[in-house]
Amino acid sequence: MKNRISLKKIQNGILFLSVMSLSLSACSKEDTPVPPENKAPTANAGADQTITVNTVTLNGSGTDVDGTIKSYEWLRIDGPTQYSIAAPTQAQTAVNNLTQGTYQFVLIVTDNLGAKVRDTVTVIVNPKVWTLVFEDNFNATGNFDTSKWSYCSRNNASWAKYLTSTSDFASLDGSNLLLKMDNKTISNDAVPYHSGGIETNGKVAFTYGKVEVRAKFTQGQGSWPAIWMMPATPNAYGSWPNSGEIDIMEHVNNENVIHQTVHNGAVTNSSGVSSVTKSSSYIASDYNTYGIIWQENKIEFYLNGVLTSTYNKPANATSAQWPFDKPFYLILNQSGGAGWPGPITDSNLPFQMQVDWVRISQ
Ligand SMILES: [Ca+2]
Ligand SMILES: [Ca+2]
Repeated sequence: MKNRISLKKIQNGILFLSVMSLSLSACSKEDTPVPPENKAPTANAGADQTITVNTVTLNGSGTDVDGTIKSYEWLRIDGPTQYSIAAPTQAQTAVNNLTQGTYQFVLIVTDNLGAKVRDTVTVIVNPKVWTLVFEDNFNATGNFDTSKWSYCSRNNASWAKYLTSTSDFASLDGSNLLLKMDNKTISNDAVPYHSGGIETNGKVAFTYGKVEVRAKFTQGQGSWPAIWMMPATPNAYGSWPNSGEIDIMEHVNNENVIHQTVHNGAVTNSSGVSSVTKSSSYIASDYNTYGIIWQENKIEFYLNGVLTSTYNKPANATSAQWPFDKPFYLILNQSGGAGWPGPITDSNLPFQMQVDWVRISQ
């Protein structure tokens, strides 16, 4: 039995190992100091805010007394789902695209040893309070108010070929602005048609706001009434369409829809057609209210108070996508016979648009 180890030897071995183990752990306790416990960082999500705009800055901060801060993280924990945190891993960040409601955001601060602490902030977004800055109810007869409006001038653009600066084509009917188009002959003015339009160019221009126009118009082959906006400085970002155009309402021919369109250098092709356009059914036999809400980061289009479409300013937009940070003026016109609607069927004449009122609020 050469290979058999006696029980005695095994017992001795266990005893030896146990003693060694005890003495090793004793050595370790005496030689290595216990590291002090990591102190958690602090987080401050900033003061609660109440705003009436759709963007806010979250002023967060953090400290760590015994180390460094490894990361910040912002999350929405309550409120509407419409929002966009611009820099969710920075202590301070903008939050864009907010809507009416009460949001709660949390800031999570993590230190270099992984300790986390949280702080929350409440952001209440109230509906914007609008202040009327321009109004015309057209409740008179005769000429329009020349402190606000001028005749649109005739030029070679399709919509402007037949514009005629007389009260026969743009006047007040007691409760409306009346813009007309017909084919009557005018001596010394040898164009086949005449039409009316007025604009606030040089008199009233504004940047951002709510525009509402209540209007009614006839249909007919070749007709093209429009309510739209152009930049007060025509070539601030270059020639059309680079400086922008906002079409609050256009109608052509006998269509049962109206069109609402944004033009700029990025969305308008070489034929002048925009990819940002929306067609909506309207009440052809009656007045409708056409509107926009133009803000720093989007243009919303409305028909009878209902949102029809939104053009959002893209992230990192240049003037190609967003030339809409300059003053624009308003144009109201009854045109036709050229461009988009094509030729007029004369038996469909006269065409006319009645504008009950215009309101601009900011
Ligand atoms: Ca720490
Ligand atoms: Ca009126």
